[in-house]
Amino acid sequence: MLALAFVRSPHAHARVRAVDPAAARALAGVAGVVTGADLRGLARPLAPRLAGEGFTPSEWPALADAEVCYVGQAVAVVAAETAYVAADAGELVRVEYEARPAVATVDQALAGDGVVFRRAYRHGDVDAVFAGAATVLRERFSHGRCAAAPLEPRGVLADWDGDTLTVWASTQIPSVLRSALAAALGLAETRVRVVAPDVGGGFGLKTHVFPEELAVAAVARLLGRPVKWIEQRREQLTAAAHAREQRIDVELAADAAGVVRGLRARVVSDAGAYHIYPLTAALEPLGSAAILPGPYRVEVYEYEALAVRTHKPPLGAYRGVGMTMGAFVMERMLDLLAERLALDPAEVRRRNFVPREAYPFVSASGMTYDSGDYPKALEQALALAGYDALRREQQAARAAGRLLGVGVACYTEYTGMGSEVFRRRGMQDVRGVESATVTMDPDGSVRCATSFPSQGQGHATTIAQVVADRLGVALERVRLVPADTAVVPPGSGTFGSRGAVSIGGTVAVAADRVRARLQALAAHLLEAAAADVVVEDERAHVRGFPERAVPLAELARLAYSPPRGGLPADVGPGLSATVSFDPPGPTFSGAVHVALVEVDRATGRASVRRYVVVEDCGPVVNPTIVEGQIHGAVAQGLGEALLESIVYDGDGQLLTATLMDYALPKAADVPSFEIGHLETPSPLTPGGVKGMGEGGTIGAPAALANAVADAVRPLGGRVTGLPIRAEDLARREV
Ligand code: MCN
Repeated sequence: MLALAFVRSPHAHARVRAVDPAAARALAGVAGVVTGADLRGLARPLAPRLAGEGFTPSEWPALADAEVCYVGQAVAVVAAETAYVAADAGELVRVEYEARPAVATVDQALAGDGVVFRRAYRHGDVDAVFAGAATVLRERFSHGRCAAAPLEPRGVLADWDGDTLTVWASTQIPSVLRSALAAALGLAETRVRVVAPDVGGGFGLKTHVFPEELAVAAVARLLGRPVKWIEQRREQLTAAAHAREQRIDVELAADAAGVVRGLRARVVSDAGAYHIYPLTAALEPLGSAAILPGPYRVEVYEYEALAVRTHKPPLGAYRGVGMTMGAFVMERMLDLLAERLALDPAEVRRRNFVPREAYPFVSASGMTYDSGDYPKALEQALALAGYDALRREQQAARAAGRLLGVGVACYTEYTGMGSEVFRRRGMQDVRGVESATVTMDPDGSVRCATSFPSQGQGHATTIAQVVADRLGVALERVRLVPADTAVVPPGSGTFGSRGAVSIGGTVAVAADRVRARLQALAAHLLEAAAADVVVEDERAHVRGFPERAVPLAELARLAYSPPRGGLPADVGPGLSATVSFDPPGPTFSGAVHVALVEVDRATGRASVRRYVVVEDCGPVVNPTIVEGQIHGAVAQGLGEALLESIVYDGDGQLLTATLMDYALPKAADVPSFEIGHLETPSPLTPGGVKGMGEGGTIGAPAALANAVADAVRPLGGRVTGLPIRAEDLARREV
């Protein structure tokens, strides 16, 4: 197997005049150097589709061959005996560039012809509501670029056997990657197998198909050897997808009592140089625009959602996608409204919530919220936080000259989406369905395979729990095998907090079918009716007659080695079921976050003193995992709010290519968490379960921004941008 190293552009925008691989090829241990020209006929570029008006497609090539459009775009790839030799040889590849002016900001892109996606929406008589409103607030909010930064970077290994390709990749979307590889390389899907053994964290970054994945597969074919590429952290910060960069101009109309009547928004995302595959640049602006009304009863709403092209890497999915910015903007606006009307921030929210009895509720953006109880969640969170005492503590601290702030944020989150949601957005290459196979093997142990891999959110545990419950076997007898397109029918992948809902719709149903087969087999052996057979504790017995029993392992053995005379036709051999499922959602989960922060006057550093979350994801399958998901997501949201920033200069040159510059939160930055639960089941999903894996990242930036704004209010500070930088707070520039 050969190791690969990519040769990447140092320019944000340039013409590639010539690539000279001679010196690199001459280095001992180098097996080949492949350029964009070599791949032109071998791998078609990534060109995701979006139905509807306002979409300008793009083509992201496996290797750039005429033009580079962001710092870090790959122009060549070196294959060598070791990763070290490949890296050294990469430095010997001589690329002649002709630098061009770069589009580095949203304003530059808007001034040119940079709009690659535009959609407009209007609900109700917006102008009339604004004209008659007692209060109108206008504000501009912005969010910088950030990076998902999973623990393990991307990794791809490709091997050909004749005209059959196997790829092992740390991907969240094995089935989609398989289709994309087949299409790009001109193969039947049956000739491509994708295995996602351990994803190593993804947080949305690995929800995409990248040019590197095409290039790795194509290079393996060209050189006739298996090849492997393991991304360096610097490459990830430079050349993988980024997230979030967006600006929202928003107007809010309210009556004199602080009831929000209408919203207007213009959302502009910095999409980078190409549409991300398969989601397209519509993902972030459409998500923010659609969720902006949040859990509130807004009557009229009008938005324009845009994505513009710049010379930066594409903007992709990151935990909380679209919704984080939507919640930040809406929650800041409600605090500004509270300030204007001299109301408590909690009270403004009480006056605007969708009441529990109003569900299902169609939001001003046209989404059907299926369930929730925000009035109750808020009171529960305020009680858990000791809100009144916090306000008194804040008063005392202010009197002593300290900057203490309390922030409240409420959000609703679309989770568990199926095909209909993606089709409605116009997305053509995001399937929406999931599949799973549950098999009891001849010794009575159980194997599960799903189309959606686990990227670290504990599916092996929750799946084992669900299956063990249904099949009456011990948890440790159930094994989740790595996601592998060769063993399970196609699906979509892990993203959009669809895991728990998909487990309920696929694995649980398949396990039920296997249980029905166990019951039929046992009924035959025990001479009872299948409906009277109870499957539990590794045995099947006749209800009311625990001694009329047969071990499951015996049933499993007989299912594959029938006794003499065979099994009756209505029982039949085998103990396996495969189920494909199209989630009926979205189902909406949500939470209320309360944060207490203190800002240091001298340094501007905001430290988080307390953090309270009341979370509603319907019935909780595994409480330990759900709390762990909240901890991790809030920690990420804290990093996003206070620390993390991908910075480009005016020429589109990246200034933050290492973790010394890109500041992830550390243990000392993260408080301990106080968590409460509320369960309003979904009427749509199996078991009423709703997703929650992204929630903390949606609520935390909003709650922390409100808390910091509250802390610095005595100094005249306003918080309208993320991340909130300590240096800006110290200079009073927020
Ligand atoms: N769960 C539960 N009961 C519920 C809801 C969820 O027990 N009512 C459990 C689920 O079984 C699952 C976990 O909580 O183990 C998250 O479930 P869900 O909210 O359905 O989300 P997904 O399984 O689809 O996970 C994806 C979500 C997303 S979109 C990102 S991004 C993300 C995340 O979760 N990336 C992660 N969590 C992550 N956690 C880790 N460690 N690493 C990542 O990359």
